[in-house]
Amino acid sequence: MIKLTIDNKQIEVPQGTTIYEAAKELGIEIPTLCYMHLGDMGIEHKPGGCRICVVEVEGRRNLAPSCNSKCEEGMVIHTHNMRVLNARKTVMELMLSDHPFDCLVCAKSGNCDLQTMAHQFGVRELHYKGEQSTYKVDYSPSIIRDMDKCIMCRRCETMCNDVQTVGALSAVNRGFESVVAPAFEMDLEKSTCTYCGQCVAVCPTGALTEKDHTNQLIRDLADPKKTVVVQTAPAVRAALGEEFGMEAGTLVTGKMVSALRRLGFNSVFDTDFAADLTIMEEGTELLERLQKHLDGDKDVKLPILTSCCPGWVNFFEHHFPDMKDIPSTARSPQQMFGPIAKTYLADKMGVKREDMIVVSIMPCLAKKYECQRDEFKVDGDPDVNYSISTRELANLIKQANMDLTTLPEEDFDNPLGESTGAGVIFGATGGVIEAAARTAYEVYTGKTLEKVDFDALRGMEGIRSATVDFDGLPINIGIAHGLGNARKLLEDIRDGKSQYHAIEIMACPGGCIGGGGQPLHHGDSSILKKRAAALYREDEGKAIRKSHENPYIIKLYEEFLGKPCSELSHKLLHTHYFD
Ligand code: HC0
Ligand code: SF4
Repeated sequence: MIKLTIDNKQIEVPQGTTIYEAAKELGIEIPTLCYMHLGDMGIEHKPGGCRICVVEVEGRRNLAPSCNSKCEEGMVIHTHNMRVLNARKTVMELMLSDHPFDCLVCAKSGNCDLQTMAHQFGVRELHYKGEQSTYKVDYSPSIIRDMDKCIMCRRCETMCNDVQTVGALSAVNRGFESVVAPAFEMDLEKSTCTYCGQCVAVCPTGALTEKDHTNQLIRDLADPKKTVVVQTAPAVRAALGEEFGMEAGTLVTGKMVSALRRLGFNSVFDTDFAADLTIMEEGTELLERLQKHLDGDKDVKLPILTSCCPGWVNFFEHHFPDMKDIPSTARSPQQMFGPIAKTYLADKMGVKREDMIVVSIMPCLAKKYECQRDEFKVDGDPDVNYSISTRELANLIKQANMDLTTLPEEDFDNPLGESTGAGVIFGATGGVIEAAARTAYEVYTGKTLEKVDFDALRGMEGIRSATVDFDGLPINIGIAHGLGNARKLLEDIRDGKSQYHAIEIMACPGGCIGGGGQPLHHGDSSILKKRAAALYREDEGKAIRKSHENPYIIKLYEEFLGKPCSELSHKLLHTHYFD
């Protein structure tokens, strides 16, 4: 152990502890723009590049970056004395000398660490005038890259390369010209980017932001000729409250519904309903493949992989195109909701397809891209017109002068608003496969599942596995969240080493609750755990907890689809993948 003094307080820390960590233990927050610690993922990003976290170590001539300087025996450190404050302010002014002054219209305004710190450091005028970077803004279907606003903290690079193993972003060029970009500075859309949005979630400035669809939504809601219906993803209800100062893990389902109704949506529906529908289709496909496999059919491939996460779909299309026949052909719940709304529902409402706008509220940025994929359009009209993120919804609610905390609790509309507990847990890692197991067990065995909670499938470990007993038939299930973890399971399949029958994969750490469109969690895994716990609480409180028992799903099959994996189901609810 090492003894040292920070801001007149004594502390003892293990060898290897950084000054930043030791100060944190004492409750001293040292400002930083590049350091990032992602608890459970074991990722620590401490490039010491921004120089904002400098501290004075007595007896040393130069100030030290606290995030990558190790504690030494007897050190006496000052984290906020005048010399340090002066240095931080100078560094900030230098950064701002090469930063656009469009804070008023920047997507990150009010939520930008650079802006917050400039204010905190009392920067009122800039003493340095220099050349300004001028990069072309890169607009992709999900993410906007404005590299004039990049401060080279390189957090995005760590997320993309180390956590997600996608490798779409890296630092290119040198000195003033250096920038984080896809290879050859190509546009994101042409790169291997999956649109998972994890880089956006950690960007401290407006360099990486989501493509904002709020204005489009306001225009559509203001148009009396349009029937605008909305679906809300499972994970949104567990995080939206955070944007209104509520504790992480506060469930705001009913308040969210009333906010959406007050915004002017004609009907407020639930993606959870479509999640139940996904279980009917994907579960049936799983059982069919399993049965053929048990019957010795060599053409049938196992494991079956879930296919509801569009970041994950992009990942395997880019990185594992040779395995595109393994994922389920079932569309994601978002994309099952769209065609059901624009056929079955539109018919019931007496609305023409061209007059109906389907909007989704998603914790995810890849969902924006998913909406505009050609295979999810009919004559150019998207099944889901566009999606907005949890953050965009929070802003819109604030713009409309509503305080979510004081809104009453209201129920979703029907027929596409009723869901079971199985649909709710889709938003947490392991939830999709647990929901599938609840239904597949009962369909396969013909018996009632006594205990619907599959505790072995829950948790935050990056890769998990469990064997579920289907009345004597052991079903091996794998779960991965975060694309780096997914890669490991996929490589095992490719090498013929996988023993799983079914695998659930979600691109974002934690599953959708940790999506790139959620309120920023700054890598604090305790926030993700609270959001997951909220979804399991909602599941527990539901009267019906198995997808196949949802009365509106039963009715949808009776009145419209026939049976799971029917010809009509295949046409509307399944898809194919690309090389
Ligand atoms: Fe998800 Fe989904 S669970 S991907 O994470 O399957 O985004 O919340 O909406 O579609 O239901 C996201 C969340 C969804 C879909 C569902 C799935
Ligand atoms: Fe990488 Fe995901 Fe960002 Fe794309 S969205 S650049 S895959 S971290």
